[in-house]
Amino acid sequence: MDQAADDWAPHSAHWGAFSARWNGETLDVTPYEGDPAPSPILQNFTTAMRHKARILRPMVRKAWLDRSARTERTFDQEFVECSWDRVLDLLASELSRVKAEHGAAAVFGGSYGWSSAGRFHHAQSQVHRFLNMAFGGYVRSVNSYSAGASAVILPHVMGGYEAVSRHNVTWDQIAEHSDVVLAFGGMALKNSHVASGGISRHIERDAMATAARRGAAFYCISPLRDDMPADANARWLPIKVGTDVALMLALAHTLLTEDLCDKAFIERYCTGFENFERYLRGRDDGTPKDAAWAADITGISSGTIIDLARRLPRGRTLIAVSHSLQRAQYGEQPVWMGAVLAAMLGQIGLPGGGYNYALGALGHTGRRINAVPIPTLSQGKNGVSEFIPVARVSDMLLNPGEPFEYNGRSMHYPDIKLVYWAGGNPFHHHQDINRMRQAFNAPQTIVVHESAWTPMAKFADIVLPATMTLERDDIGAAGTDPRLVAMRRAVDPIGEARDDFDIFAGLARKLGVEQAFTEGRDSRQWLAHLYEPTRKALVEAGWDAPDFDEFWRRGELALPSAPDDGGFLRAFRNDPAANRLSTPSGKIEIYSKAIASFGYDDCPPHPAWLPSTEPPSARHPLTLIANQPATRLHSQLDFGAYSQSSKVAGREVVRLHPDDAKRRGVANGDIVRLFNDRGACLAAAAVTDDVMPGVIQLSTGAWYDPERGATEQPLCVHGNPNVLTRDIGTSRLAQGCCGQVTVVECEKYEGALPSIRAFDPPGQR
Ligand code: PGD
Repeated sequence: MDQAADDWAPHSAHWGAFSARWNGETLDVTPYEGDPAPSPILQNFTTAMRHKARILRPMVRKAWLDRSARTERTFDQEFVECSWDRVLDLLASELSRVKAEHGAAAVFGGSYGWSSAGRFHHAQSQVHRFLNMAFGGYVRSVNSYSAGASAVILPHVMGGYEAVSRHNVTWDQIAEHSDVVLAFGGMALKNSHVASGGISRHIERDAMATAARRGAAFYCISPLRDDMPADANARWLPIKVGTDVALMLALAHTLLTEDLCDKAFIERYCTGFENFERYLRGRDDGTPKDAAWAADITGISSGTIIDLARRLPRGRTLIAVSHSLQRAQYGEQPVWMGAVLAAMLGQIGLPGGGYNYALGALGHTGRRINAVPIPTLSQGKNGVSEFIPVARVSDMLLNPGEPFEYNGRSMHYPDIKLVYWAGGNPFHHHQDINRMRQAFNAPQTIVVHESAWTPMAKFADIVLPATMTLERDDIGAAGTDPRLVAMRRAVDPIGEARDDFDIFAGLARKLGVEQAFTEGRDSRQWLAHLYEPTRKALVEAGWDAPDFDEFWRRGELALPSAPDDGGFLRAFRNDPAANRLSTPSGKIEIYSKAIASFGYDDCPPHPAWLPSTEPPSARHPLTLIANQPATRLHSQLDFGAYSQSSKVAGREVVRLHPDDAKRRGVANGDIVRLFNDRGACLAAAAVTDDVMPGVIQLSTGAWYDPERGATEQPLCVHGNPNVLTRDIGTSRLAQGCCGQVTVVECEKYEGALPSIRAFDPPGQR
């Protein structure tokens, strides 16, 4: 749509609403004026638009074109430039071949990834829609890397996911009512800076500050001190990595044995407590899960645990469990045990109390839900029934036809010949990258739409250049944000980049099914079409409801929020007979007969302490936390100005405790090598007591940069922790990802420093 060159264009990203203006070389970026605490990640856009990492035109891997010389895919491979017309011909005929020879179930289109905030040009929605409407379907993936374990366990235990995570306790309630907030895994602002679809007001910091001023006590239960903002004035309880369930059990044990537990609540709202009680008291295994038992496991003294337990029933107490805890082996357990601990305190459903899974883990939580729907692109119906839990992608590619278990089902991996990816970066998000490299060598063809030469793009056969969000018009919206943003184009597309929608429309044309995909609309018409349900709902609610052109002219639109009513858990508390949870018993399941019937020893029928099968050892004595980065979202715009400003000697920074650094002769700023049996990477050391001894922390998102010409386990010279993490499922129940934690050793790197090539385009002809 028309846009004067020197205008400030309203826009939105997953990390905030803003305005942008192209100054001819870089982008000027100003956060949305109503945002009390905008995210600095916005500054990654300034230098990104014309960066050398951008993909300029369609490229095809030379060895793929020359089918007779099928070679292993590498990160050094040579690409050949292609016109759009030719590349779409090639791709259309390859899709047709695969479908004719193997069927649509030979295409993996799970295409996991966060893409960008606009609701129409959302790459993942576009690829799913294309494969459904124009191809007949695809093998999909279920669940997410964020909430792999919790999305499966919570429906068993509390009847759903959203009611426990999103539509539950709000930040307003915390500011007003909470006396104690026990944050297992913390509530770092770097995480709540981000909300898929966009966020116009970052409210978490001020809510915590208000609560703290009122006297609320926040506890940061984490191996990292800064998992809670300074404004919360939190007490830090450093806990050994992955031992939160033991602490929760010991708190529960104290509540039980000191008669501090709300038996009436358990009786009325829960089922199966007696089975759990036997375990808690150690009736069968002879081990009471008391504070002395937990002290050894967690590193927190039994006195501290008992004092804390006694404090919990004295006021309004909220138990919060972060995403990070469940992104680990047996990740179902802390999510379940958090709910049980809260049930024992009897405050579930009260304002500012009870249990809120993932509060503060994203900017969607702790907010009021919109009272009207937001624009949503329909993805059509998938003609293929096969799916995998999302984090089993390498297993699938390496083991076609092999059995696996998931949530009570016995399934088989499909035989994938073609992988289609748009809007995600598996060489960032998946675990054990050296194993994944082998896995991604299995399919015959890999197609990627990307705006930049990510490692995933470099490893593909057909690479199609996609516009970046600021190069197109879109609508920014999230179901928890009271603002619709007209995301106006601020910059012309780079090179020959096209919108994902236009790429798919062109491909559908080549396949003779354009109408099915586009429904006869161009982008502009689609935006107006997607806006319509929101406008109609606004009219019905008696709200300001401008037509699309007027919304576009204004640049934003206020959306009404539903009342802060505590959601379904409040309704359940008020009348459990009328508002049964969607569990088999209609109650909170402290013991699950359904899970018992699966017979999984890695996910027993009540929450339990299951230690990791890969504990620290003499060879790998440090526990690595590979958490979300503070300077970018995942791996997006790692080449941007803000992300780059945080690197040292071009490497990602790894934090370790002074004692661990001293023992290894490592000083601040030294380049270190982290390694285990799966791989190795370099990073720049930051020595700090914000990290507890024995723990080392390296955020995700530095683009994988393997040393060239190396072996099966090339050194990542940039600092991607997923060369070290384990590619196993959380358990047979959820099969979630275990990327958060692994064990490593760390040493000072004495060799010549390899240069960073992560952002260089690949070899081209
Ligand atoms: P992003 O870096 O956001 O990571 O994994 P995800 O793959 O979502 O990738 C999005 C990609 O989309 C970027 O490469 C970007 O360039 C591209 N893109 C953006 N806009 C467009 C567009 O319009 N069109 C196209 N075609 N492409 C676009 C995130 C995943 O990582 C998640 S959600 C979590 S929670 C996990 N967290 C961890 C963790 O804690 N620890 C480890 N070790 N590993 C993790 N991996 C997971």
